[in-house]
Parts: sequence; C-alpha cells; structure tokens
Amino acid sequence: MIEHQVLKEMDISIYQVAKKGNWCSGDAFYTVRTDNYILCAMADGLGSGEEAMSASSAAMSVIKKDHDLDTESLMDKCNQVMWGTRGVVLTILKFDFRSGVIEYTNVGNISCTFYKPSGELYRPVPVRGYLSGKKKKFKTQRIPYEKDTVFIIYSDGVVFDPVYHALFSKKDTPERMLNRVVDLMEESNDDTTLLVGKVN
Ligand SMILES: [Mn+2]
Repeated sequence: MIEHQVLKEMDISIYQVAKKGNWCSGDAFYTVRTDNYILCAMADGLGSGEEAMSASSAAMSVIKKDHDLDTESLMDKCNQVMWGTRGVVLTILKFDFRSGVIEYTNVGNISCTFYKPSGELYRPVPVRGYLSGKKKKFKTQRIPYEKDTVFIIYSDGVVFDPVYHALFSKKDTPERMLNRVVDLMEESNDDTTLLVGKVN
C-alpha cells in the first residue's frame, strides 16, 4: 500500500506492507494536521499478525484522541494501554509551526533520519526497549526544522542500505523519493513501513 498526503505545511508519502503470509500488518502509523502542528507517529507491535496489530492500533487510538498533548505525555498514555498486549516500539514527531521545532519522543527500534536543506544528516539515537505497560521514563528531543527539511521514519522491516541516503534531497518530492527506495528495497521477513516527508 502506498499513500500520499498533501498537507499544507508538508507532503508525506507512506509505504506499508505486511509480513509475507500475514493478512494484516503489526506496524501502524498515524498523521494529523491542525492549525498549529503536524504530528506523525509510527508503531511496531511486537511479533507479527493480529496480536501485533492490536497492540500498535491501541497506541494509535490514544494518539488520535489526544494528539494535542506533548509527545512525552502521549508516550506515557500509550504505555498505559499496553497492559494485556504484546507491547510496541513507538516514535512520535510533532512539528510545531510557530516555534519551528520538532518534538521527538521514541522508545525502541523505529528509526528516524532528518535531511537538512544544507545536506547535513541528523539521526536521533533510538532509546532501547519497548512499551509494555510497565512504568517508564521518556526523553524528548527538540530538533529545529526549516523549509525543505526531508525526514524519514521506518520500522525495522525496512532493510536500510546506506546508499539510500543519497535519494533523499530537497530537490525531490516525497512521492518520487519513496518510489525510488521501494524499487531498490529488498524484501524482508517482517512488517514494513516507511514514511517520507518534506516540509513546504
Ligand atoms: Mn518489526
């Protein structure tokens, strides 16, 4: 499945495919735009199949309902609904239009890379672990962004070859960048989700 979203402040393209043999993906993503911010979230439910999907969709439901909260509080709320599920790894990004800063909170191996218009690449270091319902402390990073910043978020089903970095540039649209990477990507044995965004 490929989806393109034309939001006012950015364009986003998303590729998602379930693990071979499964009817559903254990990965989930959510994006929302308001007058003040755009939020993007991606979760990977532990394992695969229906139980993984139920964990990642529980996290997304929390975010759909409460996306006006800061990313750290959202992470905490998602953690609280993980009891009785397999648990998830989760990354939440919130682009605040007024401050020009991204709030970034993460637990586990959902990867995220920023490509600044200067050509500089920035990769926040993911925090180990996953959300299981057990009490956990979260850290939030604040990352400035500007027009033409490109960013990618992907689950561990993406086998990311470093040569892909060269495909992400301010000169291209998320749709074309995503299509190129998907053409090159090797098939993996896991649910796969890749989101490419570019700030307008
Ligand atoms: Mn996975």
